[in-house]
Amino acid sequence: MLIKRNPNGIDLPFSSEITPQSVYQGRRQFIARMAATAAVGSGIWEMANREALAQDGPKLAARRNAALSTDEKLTSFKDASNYNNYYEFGLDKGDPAENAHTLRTRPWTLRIEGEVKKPMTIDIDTLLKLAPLEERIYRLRCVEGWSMVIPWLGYSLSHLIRQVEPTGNAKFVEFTSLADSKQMPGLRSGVLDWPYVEGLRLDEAMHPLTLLTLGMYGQVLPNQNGAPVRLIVPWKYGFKSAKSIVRIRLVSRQPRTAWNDSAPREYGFYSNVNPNVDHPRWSQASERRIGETGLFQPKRKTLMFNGYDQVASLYTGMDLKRFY
Ligand SMILES: Nc1nc2c(c(=O)[nH]1)N[C@H]1C(S)=C(S)[C@@H](COP(=O)(O)O)O[C@H]1N2
Ligand SMILES: [Mo]
Repeated sequence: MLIKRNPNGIDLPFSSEITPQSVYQGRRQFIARMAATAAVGSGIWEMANREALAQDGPKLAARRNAALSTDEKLTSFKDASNYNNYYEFGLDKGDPAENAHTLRTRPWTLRIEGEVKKPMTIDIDTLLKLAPLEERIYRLRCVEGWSMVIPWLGYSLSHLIRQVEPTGNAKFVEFTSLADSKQMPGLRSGVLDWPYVEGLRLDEAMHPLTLLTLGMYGQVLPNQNGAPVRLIVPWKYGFKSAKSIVRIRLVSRQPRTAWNDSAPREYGFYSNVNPNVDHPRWSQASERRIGETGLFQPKRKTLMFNGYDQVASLYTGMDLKRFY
């Protein structure tokens, strides 16, 4: 992939550099698939087996929340689990699928603390049962200029936040991802100041759309998608949705965030999807849907708030060019 160095010294792919599927498919998976092909030859069985190879994680039961789901065509599981941003496991889109098998997702605890009356350390199995799991089909829009449509499994983060009883001083929420160099080869790169930290305003975190995410496509999250627990904030650029979260802290002041620290002009605290506010190095007016990356596929128009208009009232009176 073509990588260009920006003035801050951070290597980031240009939005137009979409790696073709043949390149971004995980190498291990590709080899497994080739083995299956060699053993059985072509035909229907082989096609079915390819899907099985791609999607064999432990299943999770959830009921579809149709009201909060888009009816757009799903991105394939293969694309969603092989074209990833998870810099702790490497910078190329195929790196997380290839490298994240070293992530140990059990035992796993999530600490919730800060401006709360009842700080808690919650085990992942308790977290899975804290509220009924829902399936929500959300669009995910990356700041790089591509999008996917993914059936996530989880429940509104608000369920968890209510349990710890925020104090009157809680105004923002900070999310911290695991940073363990024994499990995460990408920490050697200085591309970000680890751990990966993201943040939301408390009212954004409490919005019903904000999903504490434990699975996708009917199964637990693949490691490369942020197992065992991550955030999905569908009206914001993908980088706001921190993966493999170990700590949530309610705080009185706007927290620093990893991307804002590394390139403040490019990645603001709010980072709402906004076709009218360009990234300093590229337009945000349109996007490419992963899986539709054929040579003659037209780009799609990017929608304000990624199409999630119901969040607009969170920002009334705010200049969204200034608070990007
Ligand atoms: N800890 C951590 N979380 C992360 C990232 C990362 O590099 N590290 N990348 C972000 C970016 S830029 C995007 S677009 C989404 C990608 O999620 P996906 O790979 O499940 O599609 O995860 C976000 N969460
Ligand atoms: Mo992203």
